[in-house]
Amino acid sequence: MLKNTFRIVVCLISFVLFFNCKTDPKVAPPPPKKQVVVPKFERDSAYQFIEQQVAFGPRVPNSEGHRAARNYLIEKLKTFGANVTAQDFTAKAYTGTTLNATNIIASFNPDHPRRVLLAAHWDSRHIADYDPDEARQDEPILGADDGGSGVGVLLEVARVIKHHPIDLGVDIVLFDAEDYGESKGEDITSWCLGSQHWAKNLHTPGYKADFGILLDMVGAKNARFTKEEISRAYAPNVLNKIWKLSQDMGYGNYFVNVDTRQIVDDHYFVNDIANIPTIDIINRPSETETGFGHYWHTHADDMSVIDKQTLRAVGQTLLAVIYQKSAGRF
Ligand code: AHN
Ligand code: ZN
Repeated sequence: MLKNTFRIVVCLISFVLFFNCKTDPKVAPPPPKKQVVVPKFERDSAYQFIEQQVAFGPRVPNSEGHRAARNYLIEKLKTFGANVTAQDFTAKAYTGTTLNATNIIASFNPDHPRRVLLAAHWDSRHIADYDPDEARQDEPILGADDGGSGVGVLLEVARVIKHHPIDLGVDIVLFDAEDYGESKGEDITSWCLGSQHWAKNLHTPGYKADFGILLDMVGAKNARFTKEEISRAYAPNVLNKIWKLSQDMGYGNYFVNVDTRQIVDDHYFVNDIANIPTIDIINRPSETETGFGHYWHTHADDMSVIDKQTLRAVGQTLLAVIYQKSAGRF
């Protein structure tokens, strides 16, 4: 009697298990995950792209170096297969000068619905107001790190995309007239004139990206990229995911879990006006008085401050972000 009951119970359980496993139409197998191959970031190539910019001299709006660098950047990005827009505009500087400026937008896969914005400023500062030599404080600077480094990394990203087609929309936006601001002034809108213009006059009406990454001073030796306050406020998930990814790749010496105060930079206007969640990767050393590199807004911001290991840490992280996203993994 007991034995029979046991048999029936076992049969019933087997029956239920069998049909549950084999015939439930609601249980679909998970879609196969795409293989992610992240191409190599060539730090020597990025370094050369910075050298080429600096060779034009200071890239201050209305100067000869600025004009030459503008044309070089547009041509270079075209050779990498991007759809390039030169957004010319004028803006009034705090000095009263009218600046002739150009935002340069290089789009890959312009019709792709999923997009990432990568940005840097390509102009260099009109004055060296923090230079120890007071006699040279009114001269423009080379801006190898402040301007040149972010652009150098993004040119290398563009070169890599040309050789490794990506299933993602990527917009490289080089803002002009970021660094013509008033250092001791109150008005934050004296800075970042190019990003303000772009955010109010998008190169494509209704332009959207899933998120944005701004690079500012990403080339110095032993750079320290902290979690900046505006990035934390507007794009916390993007920020934390990128820092974690970079740390997992072995770049935790650069991408540190340290919170620092807000910096008014191009990402602020992209967040506030264009409503695209955008973070700033910016060097914030712990030991300097200004909170930026010792060479910041001085004539020491030349090629000698640029370190290839730092360029690779940033560039390889960026490539991991965009190629993982193209495979649905970011
Ligand atoms: C301010 O000092 C208000 N913003 C810094 C933005 C900047 C200047 N980035 C590079 N140079
Ligand atoms: Zn600057």
